[in-house]
Amino acid sequence: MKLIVAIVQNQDSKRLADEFVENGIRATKLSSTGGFLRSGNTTFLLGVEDRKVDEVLELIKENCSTRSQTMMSPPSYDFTLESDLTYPVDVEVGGATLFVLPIDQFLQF
Ligand code: 2BA
Repeated sequence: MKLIVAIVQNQDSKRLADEFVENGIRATKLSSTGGFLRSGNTTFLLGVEDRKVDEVLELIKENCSTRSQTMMSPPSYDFTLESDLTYPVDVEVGGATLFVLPIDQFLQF
């Protein structure tokens, strides 16, 4: 059995959660925040049988899109008047960031 940790954009999370239910895939949805953009994203935890891992990864791939997101640049530490300004920068955010880990034990009491 594997633990899949999937970080996805909020815009994709509802559709993906619906797909998990329709396909009988159990998941836990957590509200999370990206360390770089400091904006909300969604993290799914999924305990998955080894034989179903590829199917789940494919489902995530199909339902998550790459998008460009605008963030304000950090202010400069050069204390001249112009360089103290922030300006919008486009950042490409991937469809999903995934970690697949082995599970030692799966227990439910
Ligand atoms: P954020 O940390 O908010 O990052 C959003 C996007 O900003 C990233 O998209 C990447 O394109 C860019 N980015 C992140 N750190 C950067 C840096 N130091 N310099 C320049 N650009 C940077 P993704 O790579 O698709 O990541 C989407 C979200 O997945 C991340 O949101 C974070 O929540 C998570 N993530 C990505 N890699 C991770 C990792 N190695 N460990 C834990 N979480 C990760």
